[in-house]
Amino acid sequence: MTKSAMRGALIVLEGCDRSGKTTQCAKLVEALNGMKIPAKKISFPDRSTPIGSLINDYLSRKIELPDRSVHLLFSANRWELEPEIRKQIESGVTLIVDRYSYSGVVFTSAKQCVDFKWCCGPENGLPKPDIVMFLKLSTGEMAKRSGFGDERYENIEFQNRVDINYDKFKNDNFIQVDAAQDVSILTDTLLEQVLKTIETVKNQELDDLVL
Ligand code: Z5A
Repeated sequence: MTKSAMRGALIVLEGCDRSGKTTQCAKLVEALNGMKIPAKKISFPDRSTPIGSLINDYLSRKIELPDRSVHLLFSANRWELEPEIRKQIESGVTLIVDRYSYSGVVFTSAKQCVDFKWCCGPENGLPKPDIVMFLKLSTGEMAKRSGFGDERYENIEFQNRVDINYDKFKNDNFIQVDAAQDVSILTDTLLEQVLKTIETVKNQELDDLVL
């Protein structure tokens, strides 16, 4: 790869409900753009697409769907953005992603009626994140933050199972950060990791995800 063909990094923020992912994704993009580093934010679910609209109706309890069916919708929602993700990364843009395949697997399998391994299947072959930053927040702290409890899945017992499921993914490119810290301190910690990752992967191929 020549210098002009350097790629962007695929950075994912994961975590339980209200851990501050949306806040931090926005702050990271702002910080990177301020440093003249091209960066954009993507969120999953992307509720703006037809599939995302169905997901939104499911999460807000307007419709009911079988568990495997809704799992595949969440995955399809990622696959519909897959070409765009690859295009942006190849053109040198760093993507800061609010939830990804890991959310798909840990949430559906927390329902306890769908096998963890089955949940992983539809995610395989998507672009593999260069780093996953897991924002760790206790369920006590989570419940104190505004809006908790409005949507499906937003109860302490379910979120505890989600938290335990995330442990199954903690490996080399999965780092845990204390989400109870002050917003700006957290941004500084995450930004350091993001800048390191951008530098490390700029001349490497983007891998495919295998869960
Ligand atoms: N889901 C799934 O089942 N399968 C999938 O494949 C995917 C998702 C991708 C909706 O996700 C649901 O979909 C989600 C998982 C499931 N269900 N749950 N739970 P979503 O990402 O669209 O929506 P969300 O999960 O409800 O967002 P969030 O996690 O609740 O919020 P957040 O992005 O982590 O936090 P935030 O919006 O940045 O902040 C929340 C509040 O805390 C807000 O008032 C902030 O001002 C405050 N905040 C943020 N940071 C701090 C700090 N550091 N200190 C104090 N207060 C803070």
